Amino acid sequence: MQIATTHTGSDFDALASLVACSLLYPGIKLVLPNCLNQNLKTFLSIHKDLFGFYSPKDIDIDQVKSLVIVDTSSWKRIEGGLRELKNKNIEIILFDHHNSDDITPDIEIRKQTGAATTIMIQELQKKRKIITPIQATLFLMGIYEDTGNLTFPSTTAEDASATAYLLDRKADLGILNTFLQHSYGKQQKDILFKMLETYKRVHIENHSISISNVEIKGRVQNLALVIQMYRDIINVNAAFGIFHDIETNKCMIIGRSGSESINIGNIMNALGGGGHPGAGSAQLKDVNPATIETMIIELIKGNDSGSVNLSDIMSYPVITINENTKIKELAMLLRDVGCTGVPVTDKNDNLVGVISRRDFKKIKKDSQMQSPVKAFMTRNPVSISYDKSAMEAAKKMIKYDIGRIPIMKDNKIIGIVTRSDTMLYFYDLLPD
Ligand SMILES: [Mn+2]
Repeated sequence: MQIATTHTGSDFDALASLVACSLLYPGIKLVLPNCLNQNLKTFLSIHKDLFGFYSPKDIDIDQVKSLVIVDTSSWKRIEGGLRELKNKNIEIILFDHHNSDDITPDIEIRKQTGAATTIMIQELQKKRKIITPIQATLFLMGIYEDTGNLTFPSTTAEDASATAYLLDRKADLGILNTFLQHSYGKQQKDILFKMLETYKRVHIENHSISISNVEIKGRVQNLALVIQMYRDIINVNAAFGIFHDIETNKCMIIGRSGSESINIGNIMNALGGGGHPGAGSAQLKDVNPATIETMIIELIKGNDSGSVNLSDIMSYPVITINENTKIKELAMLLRDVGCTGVPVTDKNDNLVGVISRRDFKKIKKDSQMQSPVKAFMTRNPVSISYDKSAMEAAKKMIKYDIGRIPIMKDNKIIGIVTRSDTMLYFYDLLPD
């Protein structure tokens, strides 16, 4: 007997991947975990009969010769009795988009796509399997849910291709919207409000982070959506919720990140859970929430060590001009070096202003060409510390509408970052 299963707490990506197995492996029994997320329960209350699922207790595990696992690589996410298959000498086939874990398959198809369903669609395409509109709809729900409608940072071009393919196979967006509608019940709203009331923001390296600590009673659905909304509202690079169930003394930790250099999946892995760069969760028992908070902060610090500082992308040496230099000389300098503005320094090399071609508009009379630069420069210039990120420089450029920012270390200018420096960085055009 061949069976297929997926992770407990199944979502649409898990369900869609599981259903795809029935097309790839005719005769296979699909075993759906008992524990499902709320959206899925609603969907299955109407569609269950279509798929003929088995429950883990229906399966005589001694009869299983081959096991297909989708959307997880870890035994602890396989439900109860089926986990015993770990120690049996059977064939295991794995399709997953998470990092590898303790399931050691005979055949493995692993890709870093936003949704596991995408991998399944690629297989179905390769084998020229026919997909019905209902199947296409379910598959698309899998992709949309795991990629946040193709908006999460983990989304790949392959997810978008699979989406196009499914729309071509008549996936129904109306049905999809009905079932993917996120249910914010009273419980979720109460938690969100509590988090907003007590929220605090910390800065770690170049990132703004919020870690929120909330007491809950019993299992609460859709906490990941609460965290998503929380992050959107308070606008931080990464948000974490530590949900402490006081009855069982378990902590559910959920994280969401919008920054490439904070990899939630890695952080959650370190806490014994898992996920993707953009989203993930972990569960810890009998650990003090304050301790978990400290662990997360330490993990982010470690996580960030490879990120690029401005000092790596800045231009130097910097051409500066003394505040007492005449405007006439400045004009010649700008023409010779072909730039539109320069930082202005005093006799001690301290940054006192910037002057650019724009400031020349203030010059009305020829005689003013003999005036010192300091008469026309812009004072209180915007500068940035060398250990900030390119993103932070870009934000300042947008905020102050400037094209260059002097980079400071110990109150001295050590370089300058321009729009093109930051663009080059963001478009990954740096030599190495
Ligand atoms: Mn998934």
